[in-house]
Amino acid sequence: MLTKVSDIWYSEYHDHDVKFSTELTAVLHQEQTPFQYLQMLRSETFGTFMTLDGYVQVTEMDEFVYHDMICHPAMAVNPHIKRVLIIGGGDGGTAREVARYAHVEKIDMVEIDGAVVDACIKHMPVTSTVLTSEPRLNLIIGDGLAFVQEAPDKAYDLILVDSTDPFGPGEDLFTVEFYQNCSRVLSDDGILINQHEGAFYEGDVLQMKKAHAKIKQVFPIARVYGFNIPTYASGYWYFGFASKKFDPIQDLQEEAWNSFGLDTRYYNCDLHRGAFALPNYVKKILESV
Ligand code: AG3
Repeated sequence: MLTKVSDIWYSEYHDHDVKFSTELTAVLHQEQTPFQYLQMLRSETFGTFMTLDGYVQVTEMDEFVYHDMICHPAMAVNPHIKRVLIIGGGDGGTAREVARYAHVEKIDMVEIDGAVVDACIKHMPVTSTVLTSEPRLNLIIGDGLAFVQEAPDKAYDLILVDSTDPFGPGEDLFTVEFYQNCSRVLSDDGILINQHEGAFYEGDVLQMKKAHAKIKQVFPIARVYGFNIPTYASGYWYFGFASKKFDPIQDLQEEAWNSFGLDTRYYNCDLHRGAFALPNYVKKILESV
């Protein structure tokens, strides 16, 4: 007896012979923007999700992991962060987490692709509501590299690079020139967090090495921390933590962070310490650069 009338799947290569797939319940939007191929799709397990150039960026099911981890570790190391710059992050999830801190005074966000913002406002309110409702947020549709080139010295306490992978529009955000400008526009207390790729499949490892090698040239402290995210290759992904003076473990301000009273679904200060404890094979990857 026939129970299914359609069988339409989203598939993504995680390696040359490995695929991640989910059955679609809806294709909400597809568009070649001036920068990349954008899809808004839906599946029962992952809810609404966005892909760019064939890679899942954000899903309703696991976006909380990514957005907790891009934001809260830095806020717990320096609980006095007031001026935040987000590069990329067009879905709004990163801005949403930053906006939870009442003491943050301004959030500048520079997203290169206005079509991503529009599609997320239309189809993914869970991340994007902040983009139309947060008075401290200044959303600029423009080039992140050019923005940091022109920004004044020491203008920010935190830069969050919520980018795609280092090809297409994300490529410029993985360059020494970009990191040097980030260092210049950060205060002496400043922290840079960047999307740092995966450590399992060969292609991801290569990108992780490249990013780490460059950040290490620019920042005296350059660490990497991981998180479990089911929809990225191998289910585990990394952010970089770079700063001029803060060590992410020794300088963790657990009491101060807990006093903010945020109800987070992934992040807590025990997990913070664990996330920076890397498996030996990942340590070796990072030491090899
Ligand atoms: N930013 C991109 C994360 C990397 C995706 N790469 C991949 N799946 N190979 C996510 C945006 C969330 N605000």
